[in-house]
Amino acid sequence: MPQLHPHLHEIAATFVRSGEVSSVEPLGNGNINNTYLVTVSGESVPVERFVLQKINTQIFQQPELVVQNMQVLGEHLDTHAAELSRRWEMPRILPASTGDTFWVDESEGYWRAITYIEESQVFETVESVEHAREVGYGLATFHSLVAVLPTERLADTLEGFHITPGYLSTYEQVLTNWSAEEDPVRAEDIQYCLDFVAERKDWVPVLEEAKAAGHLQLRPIHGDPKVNNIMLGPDGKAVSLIDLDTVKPGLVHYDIGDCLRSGCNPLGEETTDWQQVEFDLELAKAMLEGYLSLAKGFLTPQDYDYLYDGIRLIAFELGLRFFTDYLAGNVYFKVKHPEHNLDRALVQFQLTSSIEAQEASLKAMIESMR
Ligand code: GN1
Ligand code: MG
Repeated sequence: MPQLHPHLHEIAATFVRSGEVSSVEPLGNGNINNTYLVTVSGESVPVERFVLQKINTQIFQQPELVVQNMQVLGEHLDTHAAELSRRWEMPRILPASTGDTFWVDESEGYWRAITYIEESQVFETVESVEHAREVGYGLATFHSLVAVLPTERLADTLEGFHITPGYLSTYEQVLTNWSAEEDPVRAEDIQYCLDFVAERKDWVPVLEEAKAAGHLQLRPIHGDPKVNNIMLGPDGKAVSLIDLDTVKPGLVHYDIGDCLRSGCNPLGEETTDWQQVEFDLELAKAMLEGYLSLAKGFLTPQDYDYLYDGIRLIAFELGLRFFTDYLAGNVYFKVKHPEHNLDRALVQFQLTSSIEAQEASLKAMIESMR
């Protein structure tokens, strides 16, 4: 639960042109920014809602670039909306009443307002095979839409994001300052994680090497297409991919991996029952089918060659990021207790193990979809 800012109503009001703020409620479970749903009402205006966010500027150090990318994407959607065969909405920036895209508070906090996608729902985990198919289709809708957006129009809002070897270097650096005595209660879990990473070190650069060798190409990607960022309409169809902060040039493999690692883990990434975590192949099949039903046309044969690695790598990478943050004293992801990031790392590593155990089936499935 985000910490409530004492002046939330006043901050929300700076983005309202007519009517009054009637409520401001925490929204979603973001690990980085603080997000609220604002309701506005008034005698002569219809009830309206919008999303208010305080950007975490320790992570997004140039928040103006985040907003700039959102505007580029919004304009791009306006130009290409007619090409889409289904309802699709993009969250849009709502300027403050001053005309600025931000409101900066007295302690240099950056606040922005974004449209709320009405008549849609968000889910923390995938609830059915049909849901999985729609999650895949939603990601493909986004990819096909941005595929024609020149990558140079998008700013890099978070340098190094999804560059797994970079996360490994940070981990190694953090380890040099960490001493084993610090948490004897969880010593066994910590050792498990240390070994888990050590055993996979050599494979970490797999996607970056493929990129450097020219096997894989950069395209605009979302960066964080997890299940709870893909909104479904009342008919169960995907209608939006929200949370556009990390849209930038990257590999579609990062997105496909992120989508599958979050969507094919029915226990969800916050479970404390990490030993029960499994990668669900049936959901993966539906998600990939949904994705490829639209994206098949723009994937190259080499893209398929690296799909398995992408799925395995992004689960591992997130585990590594959580574990590193635990060892560093929880400086990046929001936590509810000091071992939260360790628990989250164990979930992602267990998911990685489950993906590895099903390597042959997953590869055969991908092969059959070419
Ligand atoms: C963070 O804040 P949120 O929940 O949208 C993180 C993602 C992780 C995700 C795991 C900028 O996203 O990379 O996959 O947590 N975003 C950033 O839940 O690091
Ligand atoms: Mg995000």
